Amino acid sequence: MIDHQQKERLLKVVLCGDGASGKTSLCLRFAHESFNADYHQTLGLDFFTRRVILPGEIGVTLQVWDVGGQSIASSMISKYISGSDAIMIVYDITNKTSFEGAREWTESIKKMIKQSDSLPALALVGNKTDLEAKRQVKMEAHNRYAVDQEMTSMYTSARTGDSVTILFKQMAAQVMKIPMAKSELDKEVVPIMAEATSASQDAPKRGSSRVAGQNNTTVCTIM
Ligand SMILES: Nc1nc2c(ncn2[C@@H]2O[C@H](COP(=O)(O)OP(=O)(O)O)[C@@H](O)[C@H]2O)c(=O)[nH]1
Ligand SMILES: [Mg+2]
Repeated sequence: MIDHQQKERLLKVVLCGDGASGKTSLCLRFAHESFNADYHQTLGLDFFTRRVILPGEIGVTLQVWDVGGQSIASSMISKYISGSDAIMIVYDITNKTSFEGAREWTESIKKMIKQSDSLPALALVGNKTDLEAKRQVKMEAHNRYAVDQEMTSMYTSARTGDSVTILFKQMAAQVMKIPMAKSELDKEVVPIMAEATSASQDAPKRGSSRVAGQNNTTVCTIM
């Protein structure tokens, strides 16, 4: 007999990448459906949790670790990523240096996880797609790197929410080895109108309203 409680899993997801690429914003968007245009550097380690439902009515709680301003060289990084089910390496598509940073993060994380028994799923996340006009990182470069490194490839905007929930769901499904149908993926995508500049801090225009997700969220900070 299948015990329904066995269907519940807690997954540890860690976000890494250069400062100001949008890690905290992605966490806030995912956990709270909110966005803050001001930049506050994350000092310690923040945790966000949210429960998602995957195909087959499988509930999964994601515990998301935002490692904040830790540099790649920090000895804490290997501790933070230890036991993770998924690691997202985030860069800002309008900042070439942050993409170079993402490559460095990927290389050093791969070295760290080499010895571990179960390898976490890795994602390369190009964030700030609402600023398409300011893009500095070519999609081909992103796609080629993701394929080379066998990473799931995703483009997001924490500002508009575009592809944020699906990023986390997709990673959860990958870890749980649950296939996500294209229709499932399409449901989550928020059609947005591309913006010409970032000058306006007003919310960008959306093509449709977003269906609210589960609000089972908590945040805590460890300094
Ligand atoms: N336009 C735009 N700005 C973003 C996006 N994500 C983050 N930001 C802004 O970029 C800055 C850095 O974001 P933050 O989440 O603090 O980056 P972190 O240092 O990687 O945690 C903040 O001013 C955010 O408001 C995005 O998708 N689009
Ligand atoms: Mg941060």
